[in-house]
Amino acid sequence: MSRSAKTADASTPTLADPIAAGRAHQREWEELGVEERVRRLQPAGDFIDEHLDELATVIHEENGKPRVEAIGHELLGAIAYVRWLGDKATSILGPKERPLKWLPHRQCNVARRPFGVVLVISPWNIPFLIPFSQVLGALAAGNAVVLKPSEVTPETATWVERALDACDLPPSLFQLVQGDGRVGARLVDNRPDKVLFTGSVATGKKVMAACAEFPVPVSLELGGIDAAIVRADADLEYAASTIAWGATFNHGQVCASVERLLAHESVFDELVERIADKMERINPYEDLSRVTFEGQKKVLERHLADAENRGLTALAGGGWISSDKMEPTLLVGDAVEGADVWRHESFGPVLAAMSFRDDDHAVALHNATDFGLTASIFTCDLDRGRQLATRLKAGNVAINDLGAMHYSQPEIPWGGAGASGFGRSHGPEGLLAVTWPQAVDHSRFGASEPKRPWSYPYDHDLEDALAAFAHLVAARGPLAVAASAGRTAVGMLRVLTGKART
Ligand code: TXE
Repeated sequence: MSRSAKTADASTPTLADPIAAGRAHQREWEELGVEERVRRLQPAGDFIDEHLDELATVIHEENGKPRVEAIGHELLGAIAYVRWLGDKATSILGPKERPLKWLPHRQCNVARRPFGVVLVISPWNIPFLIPFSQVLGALAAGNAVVLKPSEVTPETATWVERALDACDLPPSLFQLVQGDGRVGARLVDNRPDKVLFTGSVATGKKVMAACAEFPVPVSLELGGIDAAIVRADADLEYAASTIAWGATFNHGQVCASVERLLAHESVFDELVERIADKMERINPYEDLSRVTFEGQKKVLERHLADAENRGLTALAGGGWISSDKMEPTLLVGDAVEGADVWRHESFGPVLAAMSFRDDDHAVALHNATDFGLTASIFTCDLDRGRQLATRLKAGNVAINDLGAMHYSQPEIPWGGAGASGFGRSHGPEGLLAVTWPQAVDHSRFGASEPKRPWSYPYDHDLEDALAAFAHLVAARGPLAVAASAGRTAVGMLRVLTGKART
């Protein structure tokens, strides 16, 4: 059973060291093997399934997102992730033989070893699925885990702990430590073996700097100013409804929210008109979340003021429905490219739009920001869409859908480029990210080992044989290989018979 540390805060003079406590049973957990570990984690999926309604209520009440989003964007993905671990983790993490081309008599196995104690620091916008899936992945890989959730959504985090309490885990293998950034900083200073951070760029930099002290490896998922690119051949009605939704769900408080629209100049006017119409039709009371984190409202007010000062036009929205709910807003104008809404993450139901001349121009506009998390391409030409995707600085790209949808698919690695951070969660890459490879080799013919012909004493025979071997390794084509192989064999034989005499 996991045990959560008491709710800590920075004033706690002696924050019990959960990182050290996590180490106590980590080796025992690792030695169970991946198959037994993921078997023991399956009840967490059952727990979510059995408590779906209560969990949807908790997430809705604490984060603000509609229950449909709580279930569709978080809980579904959480259950799918646990079950995916049960199906795939063993094949991904199990030891694999690595044939050695030039030492065929030796068998080499590469296994994935857990880091030890992983510290997960998570945000408030996807308060269940982000911590849950990162915790589960780290546990499946054999780590102990300490979770420090956002102080904005502490209640939801207790349900992550309850889901894990349904699993048969060694004591202190999973620990929940509530508290604000100061507690997070204290935990980083307690020297975990790996840190998984999701949050703002500013805080991500602080965490990375603190990790550099030791150094402790860190994965950063820092958000984005994600774009939808609509080519001239796109289905505009489909694109407009998908983008209006992708820009506003969870009140736009999603790292992969569509914050920028790039539309081909030939369809720009019709598309923005369609999107504006759909934004105006969103039911703000039933379907639109709210500002979850008070600080976000200041960001949104700042971005709207900047847009007004630059003379941008709000084709939809541009104001506030209530003190914590913004109108879904679509901004256009010649000055968009220099505006805050284009250059910085708004993290609200705000979409800024620009037109482009051709694919090259779309790529240039898309890649001109520091971020690179997700992108969405709308086109009827899948070949062109795939070709365009390869040119975008974005870790997750969907064609005729939202890049954000990748997050709820357990098979897909999630993460970005540039200021969006580095490291991956989910997919095989997410499991490899919480482990390190260990190569172990030995003779295929038992424990006795022949004398090493290439060790001391060195002599010209050995030098000649190794040079011949180097030529063999370099040789290209059957004739060159055959000639080099002969010379190498003669050289090695001379060395072996010579060594045998010493
Ligand atoms: O993030 P923070 P906040 C963006 C979004 C939002 C902004 C701030 O634009 O407006 O970040 O949100 C912990 N050492 N995103 O304040 O500060 C903190 O307690 C260790 C995008 O939530 O990054 C919380 O658990 N930990 C992002 C977590 O870090 C520290 C999602 C995130 O807090 C710490 C959320 C420190 N020094 C916000 N300071 C995304 N990628 O989706 C804070 N924390």
